[in-house]
Amino acid sequence: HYLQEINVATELVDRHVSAGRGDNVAIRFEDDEITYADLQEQVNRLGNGLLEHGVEPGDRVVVRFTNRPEAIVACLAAQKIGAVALPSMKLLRAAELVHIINNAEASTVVVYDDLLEEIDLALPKTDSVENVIVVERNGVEHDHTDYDELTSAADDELEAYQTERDDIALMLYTSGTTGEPKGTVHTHRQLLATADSYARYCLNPTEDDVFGGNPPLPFAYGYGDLVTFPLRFGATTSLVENATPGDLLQAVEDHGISILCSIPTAYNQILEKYPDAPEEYDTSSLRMAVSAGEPLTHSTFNAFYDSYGVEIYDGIGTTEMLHIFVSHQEGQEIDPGATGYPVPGYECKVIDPDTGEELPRGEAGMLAVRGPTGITYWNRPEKQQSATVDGWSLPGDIYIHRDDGRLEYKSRKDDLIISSGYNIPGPEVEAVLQEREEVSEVAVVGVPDDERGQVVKAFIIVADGYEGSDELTESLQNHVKNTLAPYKYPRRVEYVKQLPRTETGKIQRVKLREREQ
Ligand code: 3SK
Repeated sequence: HYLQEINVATELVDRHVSAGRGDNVAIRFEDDEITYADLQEQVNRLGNGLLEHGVEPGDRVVVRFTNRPEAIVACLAAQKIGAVALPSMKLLRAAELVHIINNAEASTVVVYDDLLEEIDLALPKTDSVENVIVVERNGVEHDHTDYDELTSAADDELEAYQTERDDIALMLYTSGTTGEPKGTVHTHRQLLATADSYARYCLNPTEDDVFGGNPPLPFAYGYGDLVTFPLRFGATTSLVENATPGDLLQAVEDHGISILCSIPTAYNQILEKYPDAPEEYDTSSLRMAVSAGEPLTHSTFNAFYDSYGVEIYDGIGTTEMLHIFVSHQEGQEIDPGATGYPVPGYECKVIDPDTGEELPRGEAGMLAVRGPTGITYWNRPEKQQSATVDGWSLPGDIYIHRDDGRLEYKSRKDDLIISSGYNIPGPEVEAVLQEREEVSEVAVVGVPDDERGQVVKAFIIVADGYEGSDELTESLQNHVKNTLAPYKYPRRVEYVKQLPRTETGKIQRVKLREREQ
């Protein structure tokens, strides 16, 4: 339960300073340490600067950064004055930025100078933007407002705007793995609720924890793991820019990361590069790892535990739901074959997609979820209608609700392959192929076939030291036939150099399917 008047920036920063925790380290970045008192000052200065530039409560403020401290300062400053932070992925190009700025009618952009170019290309096709504030990094010439000049001239005291708990604090655009970007909105209450439900119960953080990892901050997963959760608990966030496996392990050592947050591809890359915990990095500070974005396979879970001695807590979340709503909780026995239980505060059921009726335990169907966060699109009534039913949100995943209460992932609704009348979840086949050391990355989709309607096709990147060949194909096919029901084996296999991925690392199976039409 939250007070009617609540402001997320005050809760995440000012509350700690008032409670005497101002000297605790809030952010570690490279060799810098930013305490809660420093963070409060930086937020206040930028907040005052935004007010002087006419930014008003409810205005949308685009924040375009890599994972660096100013990104957190800019989001919190916008929220503190009652505006809405709209973090944007660094790889977005001008056309996508035009769509987002126009759709959100953003009044302000705060941007790193090396990400300014696409903003400058976008601006002539937008008419809502009144301020562009640029943080200097690479000495890029521009005629916008300079962040350092603005903040050094601004007052370091700022009273938070009295936002209501259901006012919008954050907007995130998602194109998911398909379609044009859609705005999702999240309130001050919902941001805090993700910390007070998922983080509190599943990760059990204390002030001594250091959250770290490589999800980008504009990805809901990264925003929760690296902004809301650490700051909610007076803990520390460790930021790493453009993290390679070595950079991540270095940050674990340098910043003492205790809760490592990443995605399955990155865990696999760490394991591929450093199959045994390397002696050159001290990873003894780790107490748990978290994974989301794609389902985590059994083999990755086991290999990471064997090498690094910590369990990876898998979870399912979406940008629309803001964070994870199914996971195991710290202390529960993890069954790596399942995503976990509904996070405390959330209810889940598996329904028949045609009738909406709840299915008996053990049957695969559409996941429906209800709790302190839910799907709300910005100005997309038709999408809103198809994504929610009677207060339940439909994230679009096929799940089984098991007798033991755990939820077991099958596939995305669109990744279910129907071949000769059999339902084949593509990710299930991927997980089995991934068990083989010859396979570095894999994506499985259904492709059209005259006889069977669709057949299973695997796109495979082979691991270093191996080559795709007919023998390898046959051996992989046999491995699937011997592990799963034989009709699930990939009748077609193509060896590729790259898989199409979103900026958050999700495989864009839709692009592979399109190629095969
Ligand atoms: O999109 C996802 O996979 C996700 C997972 C966890 C939390 C948030 C998000 C967006």
